[in-house]
Amino acid sequence: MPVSQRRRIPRLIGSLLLVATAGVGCGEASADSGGGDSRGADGKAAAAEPEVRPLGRIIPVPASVTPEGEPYTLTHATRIGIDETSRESRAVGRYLAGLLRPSTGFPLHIVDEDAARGGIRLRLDREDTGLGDEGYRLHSAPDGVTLTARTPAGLFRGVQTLRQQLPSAVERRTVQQGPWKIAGGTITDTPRYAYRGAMLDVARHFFTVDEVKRFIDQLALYKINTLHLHLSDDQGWRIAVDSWPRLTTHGGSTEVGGGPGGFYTKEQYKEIVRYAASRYQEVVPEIDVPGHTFAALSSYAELNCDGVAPPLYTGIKVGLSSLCVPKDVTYDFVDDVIREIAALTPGRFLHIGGDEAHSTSHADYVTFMDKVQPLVGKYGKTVVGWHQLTGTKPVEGALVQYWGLDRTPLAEKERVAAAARDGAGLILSPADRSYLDMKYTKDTELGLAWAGTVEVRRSYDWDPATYLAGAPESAVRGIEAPLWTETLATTDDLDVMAFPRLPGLAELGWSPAETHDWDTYKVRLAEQAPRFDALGIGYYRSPQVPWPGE
Ligand code: TNX
Repeated sequence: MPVSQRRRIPRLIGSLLLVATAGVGCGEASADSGGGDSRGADGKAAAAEPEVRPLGRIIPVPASVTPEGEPYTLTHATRIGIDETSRESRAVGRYLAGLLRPSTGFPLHIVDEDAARGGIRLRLDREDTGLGDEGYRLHSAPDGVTLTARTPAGLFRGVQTLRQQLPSAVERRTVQQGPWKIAGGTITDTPRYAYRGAMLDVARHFFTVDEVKRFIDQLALYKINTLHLHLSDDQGWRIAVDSWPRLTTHGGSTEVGGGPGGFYTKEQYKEIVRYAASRYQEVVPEIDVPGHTFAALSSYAELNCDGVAPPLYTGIKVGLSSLCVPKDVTYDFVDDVIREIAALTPGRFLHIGGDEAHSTSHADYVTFMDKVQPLVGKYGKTVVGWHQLTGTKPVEGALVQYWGLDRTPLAEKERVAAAARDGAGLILSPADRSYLDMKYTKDTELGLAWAGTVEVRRSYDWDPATYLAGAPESAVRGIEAPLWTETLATTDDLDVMAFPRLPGLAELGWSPAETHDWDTYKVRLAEQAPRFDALGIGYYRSPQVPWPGE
């Protein structure tokens, strides 16, 4: 792991140009809705965007696609029909109208289902058990679009499909030229995995509530349903804890490189949770213990075995800090923190970190985790931990997040696989595949390379079900793409590392294994380029992808 700190260097010129042409306030029709150079799926550039995007040419690719008949055309008269008895169905309807209004300029009134003939109907069918918790069916024909789901979450996922079927210009925030067509036919779609996550490290560099919301919106587009927030680390404590106030006033006051840091008040954290919930994402808060704790140790001298508070840490080494395992006050501290954060979090999980505790002896690690895991259950949450947690016995029902890589010692892999055979759930986040902070190539300006470089194809081309030898497929709950931020300080930095790898990881989590195919995926990915542009997302123009216009 490199230890040198990164300097602020100007963005890649390519992504600068992309952002510049994308922006908010661009009143003209985008250049992406027709014409231009086009090359095909044979490894050359993708076709320029057609007027009607073929049904199912989206990310994640749907489970079943049956094109049929003529497209639907959205007009000034289109209404959105909802089930008026469901508040959540109305909220999804409003969200859809809010997505489409700025670029189409259409009023898109929300009405009762029956009054929406010829429009877009959002139907809840609680009996349609085949659609599961997040599945949906989208039927499109000239006389209307019907989206059916068993749950509001399913409607929300279906809305993302509908959105991606429309031309990319729909993502712009000013009125654009139509036509706004949705190809005819039927999509029936359910996710492969129940847990499809992304992690944002707000500890190494702090990101504001609005910046986190922007990230949540990016995740929503690709049907990700879990936002893991890495809320504490050596360089910063980012969430208010009333019983230990110096954690934020002191421990939140800096970040990597010595910047001002920051933290979320309880109200702000709740605002993030609420916003995530409105996108049907569950927040998993992480308090990383017993290592990664300089911010806490520096805030309270009594948490240190020698009773001396170390200075705040702004470097990027890992493994240098540990809570004091023999002291009772350590467990009072952890109990208070877990209690307060559990009370703010409606989701099922609480992540206790447990990684890279190189300054904690193995015996102490086991003692600590055996005491701390039950505290999570005491406050009604399920334990999640990085896979080192299998150095002790994960409590029943715990989820273990595997971040190993090809070169991880076999004994370590086997320990995690054994825990999975013993009943632990597995979340796969292999560092050399899913870590969004790894450099794409040795020339990538941002990011780290301790797990090697991770080009776009490498991040997509693996199978979560079989990735960890010896772990039963049934133990795999899903995948997560972590975005660590030692070298990332701005949303531009986040964008260029997450894009375009994030959509591929989202597809691994959602789409059936049989659909997995790099050659067709890379063409669909190339087709996302004008959408990234319209959303103001500066992305890495990987030479592996046949981007339009190249
Ligand atoms: C490893 S893998 C870490 C983090 C770093 C990251 C940087 C794991 C659970 N921990 O502390 O931020 O690498 O890539």
